[in-house]
Order: sequence, then C-alpha cells, then structure tokens
Amino acid sequence: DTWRYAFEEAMDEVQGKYAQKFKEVIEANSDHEIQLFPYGTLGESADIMEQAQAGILQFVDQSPGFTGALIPEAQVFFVPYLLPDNEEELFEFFRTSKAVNEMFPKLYAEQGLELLTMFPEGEVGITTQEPISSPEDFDQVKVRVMTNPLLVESYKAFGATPTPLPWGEVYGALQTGIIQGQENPTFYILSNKLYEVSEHLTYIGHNNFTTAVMANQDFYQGLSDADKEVVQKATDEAFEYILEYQKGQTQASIDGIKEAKPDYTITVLEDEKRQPFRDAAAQVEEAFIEMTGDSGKGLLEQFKADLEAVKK
Ligand code: 6CS
Repeated sequence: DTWRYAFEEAMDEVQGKYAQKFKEVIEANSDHEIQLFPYGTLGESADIMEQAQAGILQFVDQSPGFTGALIPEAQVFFVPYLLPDNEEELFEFFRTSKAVNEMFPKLYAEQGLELLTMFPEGEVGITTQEPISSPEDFDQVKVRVMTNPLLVESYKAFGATPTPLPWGEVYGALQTGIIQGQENPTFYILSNKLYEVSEHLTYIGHNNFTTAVMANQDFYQGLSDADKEVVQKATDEAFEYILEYQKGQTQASIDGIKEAKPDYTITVLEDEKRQPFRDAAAQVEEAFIEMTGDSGKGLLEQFKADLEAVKK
C-alpha cells in the first residue's frame, strides 16, 4: 500500500531531504510505498495538518511555528535565546531531550498525532529593507512571522510590528511593501530568493528553526509491530541524516546569497548589540507561561534542564 507524506518545503529543501530519506528507508525495509507531497501540492501548512488529523495523510511535517493554536506548548520553540547556538549542543539536545522526546509526544497525541521527531533546520536570520542593530531600528517595521501568538510577542518585544501570514503570501507581501521583513533560516532565504525583496540580512542569534514530523495516530496505532519498527528506523536514520546534511549549510547559503546579490548586506550582530534583544526574552517567556499555564511551565522547566544537560 501507499502512505502519503506532506511537508512544508520543496523537495530539495531540508524537510524534503528528510522526507526523501524517510521514504528510502521505509521502502528498502518493507513493501510499503511513500508518496511525497512537497509545499504547494496540498495547500498551506494548516491544510496539511488538517489532512493528517483527518487521516487523509499518514505523515505530515508541520513546524511548531504553525502548531501554536493546536498545541500552545509547542510555542516554547519561540522563546528567544533558549536554544543554544552551538551546533553540537543543539543536535545533542534534540537527540536526548526529555521535553522533546517524552513530553511533546503526549501533547501531540491529544490532537490525534503520533509525534515521530523534531529537528532543527538552521539559525534564523531576519531580512529587512533597512539595517537593524537595535530594537529602535525595528520601530514601525512590519515583520512577517509564522501564525504563532508567541512569535508575535517576540517581535513586539523586539520593537517591531509583527504580521502573521502563511508562507504563500510572504514573497508577494515583501514585494508590494505590505511587510518590510521576515525571519527564516539561511537556506530558505536563498532557495526562495528572499534577497530579491530585501536589502539586509541580520543575525541576532535569537533562534534556530525547529520542525516536527508526525503520523496520524489511528494509522500509527493500527500498524503491526514490525511496521512500527520500520517507521521508527526510518525516523531515526532520517534524523541523523538531516543533522549531517545541515553541517556547513548556513555558510554555503550565505555564499550563495552573496553570489546572487553582491551588494546585499549580511550582518552578524555583535554580542553587545544583541543585549537589548536578549533582555526582551524574559517578557516573551512570561507570555509563554501565561498562554500555557502549568503544563507549559512544566515543559519549559524540563526543556531548560535538558539544555543544561547538554551544555559543553
Ligand atoms: O516561514 C515559513 O513559513 C516556512 N519556513 C521554513 C523554513 N519552512 C517551512 C515554513 O513554511
């Protein structure tokens, strides 16, 4: 039989690479076939999530950036400066975190979803029309964010005017000036040519883009033990593959952007200038706890303990 798997990116972007590896392992170890649906073939992120919950899709990749309404705790990934910028620590966190690997599966299960894995896609950079080196520079700047209430809080705390939009509207909105900025990992800025509709790319070190892969829970629970094992094997192998795949990707993408647009400004904001943005994080963390109550508080505590455990 054929299993349907949709994701939010193109075939040659990170989620597509993960999905292709997953497919390869499933097909090499079982009689099942995986049919892949990249971004745009079945709608926006919210659409593919609905289809997975309804069982029309067996697998879906939806980033926590779009899961906030469904699972408010998933917004923990948008508390600024929470995830480490050290790649090895970050990868080890996703491998070992109890919050990610034990607590989140329970929350996804309440929504009919079997959480298979979460993985990082790269440090997030911010594209704008004018240079950004302080919260003051964000004044009156409309920055598109994924449809996630805590991301809205973050950009408010950074001094900007956050504008939640689905992905499909971002390029056009930048082109027509409805928004002046957006945030995404570097590979995505390159592959979607966002440098064509912006002048500056700034790294303030506030986050790494996290995504999540899940299965429809009724489908997963109905699998034989052997099939469940194959799904776990494919999940784990694709996870290690995608971390390896990303090593050096940010720098390669920066090089690609510079080649495509030599006069584009790329700035890694120095530590000292990051401080006001770091200071804003406390207020976002408070907003997270307000939105999620004891459940979110417990999750955040475990999340921090897991981060502490992987600190070099
Ligand atoms: O910004 C977005 O909406 C998108 N960014 C990435 C890196 N993946 C999928 C998501 O739709």
